[in-house]
Amino acid sequence: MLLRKPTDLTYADVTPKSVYLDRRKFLRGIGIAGLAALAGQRLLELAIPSQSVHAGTKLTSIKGPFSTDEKINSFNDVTHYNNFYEFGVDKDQPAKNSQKFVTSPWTVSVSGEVKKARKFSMEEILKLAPLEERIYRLRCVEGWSIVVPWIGFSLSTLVNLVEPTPKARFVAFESYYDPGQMPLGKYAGIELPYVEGLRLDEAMNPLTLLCVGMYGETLPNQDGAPVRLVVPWKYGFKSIKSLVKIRFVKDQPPTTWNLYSSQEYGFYSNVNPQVDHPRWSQARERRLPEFFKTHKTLMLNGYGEQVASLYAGMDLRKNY
Ligand SMILES: Nc1nc2c(c(=O)[nH]1)N[C@H]1C(S)=C(S)[C@@H](COP(=O)(O)O)O[C@H]1N2
Ligand SMILES: [Mo]
Repeated sequence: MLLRKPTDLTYADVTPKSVYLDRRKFLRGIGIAGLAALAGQRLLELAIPSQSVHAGTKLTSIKGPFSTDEKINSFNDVTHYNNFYEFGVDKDQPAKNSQKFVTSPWTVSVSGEVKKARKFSMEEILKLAPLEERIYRLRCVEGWSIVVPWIGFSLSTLVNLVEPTPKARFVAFESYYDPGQMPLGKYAGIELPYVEGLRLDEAMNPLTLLCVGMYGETLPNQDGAPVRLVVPWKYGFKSIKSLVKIRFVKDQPPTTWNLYSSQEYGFYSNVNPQVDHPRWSQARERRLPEFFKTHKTLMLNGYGEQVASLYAGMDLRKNY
């Protein structure tokens, strides 16, 4: 293809396969006049119909940093044992009830204490950086853990584009909520929309993943399609799903589980085997699909080398 300069070739590697094929179809379809009219423009932007990025679209990624060499869970385990209260509070409900969830078109708005507030379409997010596969552990506060080949890139890539002002000290995140599509949300027992937060330096740590896929594909709906966070050194509830709003703020923002029960769930919620939940020990965990807690829980879920410095001098019993 004449119009594909060598520098464009890498896009094939970071573009969902069906999107890439659509682009080729598009290029074949528009003819010479069309090609001339497009000279100098970004073909990819014009060629991606928003409907093409749906759950299960193939993603090609490069190998990212920080991967564990532990055994990866099966796709089936990770997609049939979920917490996604908008679609029901039982672990098997999100898989059943989220299948018709409409995730395209999708935009993430970024606002607050930033120089360049803006919205990102899902197609724009997919092109912000080469997609990386990172095999992270994720541990739920309830005591189960999973090892997943997530796909995405560091959240810091997006943050740098909007240029936080010196007043920004925290980042507030909000999930999509539509009672029409999520009729069980009103029985979830938590306030919705789901909200979460990080300190700015936590959000900027390269380990914090803006996640768009797993197991070589875009995210299944029950795992937070089309875009979520994965913050692997914190309990799973910090890894907010189906993200629509990011707001940079001066003060520590409210978080869903802290609003529900502040004695049990703190703002930090770093994985910590030495600080028990008021109702159960956090010393051990069970790796899905196992029943028994055969794994020792590691401080900061084993990611201390990357993130322990963020908490230097802080009392992690007080800041649970
Ligand atoms: N919007 C939203 N995000 C959410 C939740 C939720 O109920 N709603 N549950 C959280 C909890 S408690 C966990 S353990 C993880 C689970 O992610 P997984 O289902 O992909 O394993 O998602 C987190 N993100
Ligand atoms: Mo969780």
